[in-house]
Amino acid sequence: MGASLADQLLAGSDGTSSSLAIALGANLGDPLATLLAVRPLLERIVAETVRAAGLPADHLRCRWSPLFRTAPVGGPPAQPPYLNAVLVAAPADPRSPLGGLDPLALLGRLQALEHRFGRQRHERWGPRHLDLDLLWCGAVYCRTPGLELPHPRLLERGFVLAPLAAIDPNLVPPGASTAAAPLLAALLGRPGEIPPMALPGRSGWPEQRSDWAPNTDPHGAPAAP
Ligand code: A4P
Ligand code: MG
Repeated sequence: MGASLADQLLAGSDGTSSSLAIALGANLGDPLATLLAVRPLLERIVAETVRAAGLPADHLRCRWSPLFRTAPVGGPPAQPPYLNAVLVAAPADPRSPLGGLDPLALLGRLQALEHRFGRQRHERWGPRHLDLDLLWCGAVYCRTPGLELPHPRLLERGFVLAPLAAIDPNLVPPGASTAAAPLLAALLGRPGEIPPMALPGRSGWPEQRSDWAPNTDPHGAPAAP
């Protein structure tokens, strides 16, 4: 009998089977203020999720991407540009497992946070005050209407791949056969793709653009520091 995708992920050498990742996006209200405020709350939620699984949260390392200004993908025309970022959380000791997490409970807490920051759902891919997508959660594989893991569109989105590649260009996302940096380069080679722009680090969000990151801003000047 062939191995299930979950088994393949568990057996994978990409390291994502012992990590979880969350994508952040906002393009209504004050996206910068929102993401700055959400960052410590997300770290707390992730730590509590890990602790609820009986794992030592103090051994967890949170790695944040820089903030990226990105062109809207899909949805209604004339949306404002987005701010996007990604959090990857993994045990500081890579040999430690990250099993037993409850992704549905985690998603519930992410949605409560979206609601708290003014998220309203009107139309698919419409503008939003805050979007928090679970990209992957350890080796969990599921396809239900309420939760799909790994996130089914994570490999098609420059606003996800650019932050992931900034965290670790060699990280191989679940479901991919190559690393985030070449995946992003291939995506940006497609006609019409607008490169995400890494913003400079700032108080509360110190991560800097990396050398390879696109540094031309097709959407106007970077947000004020
Ligand atoms: N859901 C299922 N799986 C998940 C998951 N892994 N993480 C369900 C989060 N939610 C998940 O989500 C719709 C339903 O998906 C929820 O009820 C949840 O139970 P939503 O947040 O209401 O809607 P959405 O975000 O519009 O949908 P989706 O399908 O996650 O959209 P995408 O593909 O993530 O695209 N352009 C830029 N530049 N930046 C962006 O951040 N985001 C989108 C959303 C479109 N264009 C964008 C951006
Ligand atoms: Mg969403």
